[in-house]
Amino acid sequence: MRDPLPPPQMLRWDIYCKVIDNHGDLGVCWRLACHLAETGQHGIRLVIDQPQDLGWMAPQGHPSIQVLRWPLPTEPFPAFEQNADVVIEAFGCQLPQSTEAWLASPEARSVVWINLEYLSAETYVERSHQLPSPVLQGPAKGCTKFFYFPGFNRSTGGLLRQPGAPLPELRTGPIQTACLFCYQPEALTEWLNIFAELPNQPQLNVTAGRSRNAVETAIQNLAKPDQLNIHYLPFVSQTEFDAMLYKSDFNLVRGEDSLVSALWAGQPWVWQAYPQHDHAHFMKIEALLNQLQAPNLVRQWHHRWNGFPDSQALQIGSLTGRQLQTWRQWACDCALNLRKIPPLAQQLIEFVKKKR
Ligand code: TRH
Repeated sequence: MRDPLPPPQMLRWDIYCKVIDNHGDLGVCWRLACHLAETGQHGIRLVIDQPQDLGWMAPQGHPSIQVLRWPLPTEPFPAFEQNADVVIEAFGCQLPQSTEAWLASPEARSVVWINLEYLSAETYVERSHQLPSPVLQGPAKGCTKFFYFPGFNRSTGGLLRQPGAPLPELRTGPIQTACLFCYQPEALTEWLNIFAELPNQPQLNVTAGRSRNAVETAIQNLAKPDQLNIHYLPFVSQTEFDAMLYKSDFNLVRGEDSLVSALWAGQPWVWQAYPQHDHAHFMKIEALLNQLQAPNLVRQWHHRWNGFPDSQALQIGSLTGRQLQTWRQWACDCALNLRKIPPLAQQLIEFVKKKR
């Protein structure tokens, strides 16, 4: 049970999240809840349809975060006490009817309702960030919610960054460990072949679930599978996941949340965007590469890894010697430059205070 009246400057936050597919939405919401707590907020509730997934993502929980199960349609309203100052509807998850009805009540007049959107470097983000959106139907008809977009520059809400996150380090020498978190990239066999050719047999940490399945399939077509030093991981906590990316010398990540973790780790990374049938993800990737002024070798790797029609074969040279150092320097500079933008949790708190 949280304080009915928080101390001044403290807000009570309710974050609503549905696990649609994969774990990115939950990953972002849990991370945001933790960062709000670590930025000094303390009445934070996460309302989620699959709380069991936090069993592996956040087994330690958080003393300032209460996890509530999403109310079932058959449950009597309200399923829990509605007393937030801020309601975050993550990724258009459509709030429970009872919450919408409460938002429309006089008691909730000063509540700020935020629709937190997906991370993208595309230009629509700057145009749409913080725009009000009148609710035209349903129990909350007549209310207003605000679009809130994370992003890569000062015209956006910024990126999720843990208060006190360590600085990236510029490394030298050969790649010793790599981490693989992916969907089913076409170029996986090609990449595993390249990895197997690297001198000193670096360790490849393969994450659980789809990445492992993809590797087990791809490995059947490998020329020299015995040369791979693969370590299959179980599902690990988000804290361990982030720490692994920091330690690793080369990170292949997927989805928006692990992209951000790889960015802060500041080691060479390749991002696989969630593949969409209309190829909208190609534009997403281009926008990211342009925003971060990626060098050519990084662009080529992204095109190949994401199956762009014009893509060229991956080059082993990019993972060794001078080219590897260029990639390292760029990844490290990206992290340092992005740290100049205030983090998402801090920006959100300031935005909400202005709107109340
Ligand atoms: O799981 P994802 O592929 O999620 C994606 C994106 O959110 C995308 O926007 C969405 O459209 C698509 O799903 C359907 O990748 P993402 O975003 O990197 O989230 C994974 C989360 O899981 C991240 O918080 C890290 C966490 N994780 C762990 O904590 N431990 C693990 O062992 C693994 C493999 C992941």
